[in-house]
Amino acid sequence: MKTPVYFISDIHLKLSLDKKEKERREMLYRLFDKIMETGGTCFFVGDLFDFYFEYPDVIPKAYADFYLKAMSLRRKGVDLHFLVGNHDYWTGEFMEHEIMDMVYHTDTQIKINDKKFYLTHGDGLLSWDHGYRLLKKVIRSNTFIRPFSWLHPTISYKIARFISRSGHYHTHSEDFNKDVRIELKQAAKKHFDNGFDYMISGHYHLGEMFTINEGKLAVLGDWFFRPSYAVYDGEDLNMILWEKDE
Ligand SMILES: [Mn+2]
Repeated sequence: MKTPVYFISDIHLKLSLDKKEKERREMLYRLFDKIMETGGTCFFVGDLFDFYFEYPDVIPKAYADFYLKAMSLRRKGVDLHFLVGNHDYWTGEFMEHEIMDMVYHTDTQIKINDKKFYLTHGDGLLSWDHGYRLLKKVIRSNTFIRPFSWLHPTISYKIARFISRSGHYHTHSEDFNKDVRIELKQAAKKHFDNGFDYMISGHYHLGEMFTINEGKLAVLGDWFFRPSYAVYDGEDLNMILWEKDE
């Protein structure tokens, strides 16, 4: 994999292009411009889109500017990898062959130089998430996906907008985050014991990095409250906060 590798998650590109959303995208595209200068790989660790469900013949117009930006990144030689999240699991041929170099639908292990990475979006990882793990199985099954794809896009995206409006963007309570940190560190420790050097997770919107024994756990931040990314320069992994006017 080409270095440096930039790991970014939970951008949640929205279906409604209001002023706030446009500003958010400009902030993200400034980072893309920086990545174009360094080259390397941009690795999206899930929930790049607030909703993504691909039809065989239709693509959502709300993401048109992102597609163009992604294509120009690739033309400049930047590789794009995408490990899907709970909001954008339903990729198809267009995302997998036209936009990204590589799409992953499960947790993934990669080796760059001599370092081993364990990559996960992170949803369903917490010990108490039993209900969610069941739901995850159902909505990723063909029995769900096939009938959903028969819905007219205007209807299915209306449903998606409604679900998205009911809000995922509240910050979690400090008590919740405390429990999340404990569980993620436990998961990371297991991977480090098994020879991994780094674990990278999205989904929990923390924007924090932890050193555990010899390993590093990066829990990426979202692009609402804590725009950040982790970067592996070929030797070490670091978390960088992205300033609004950078
Ligand atoms: Mn998520």
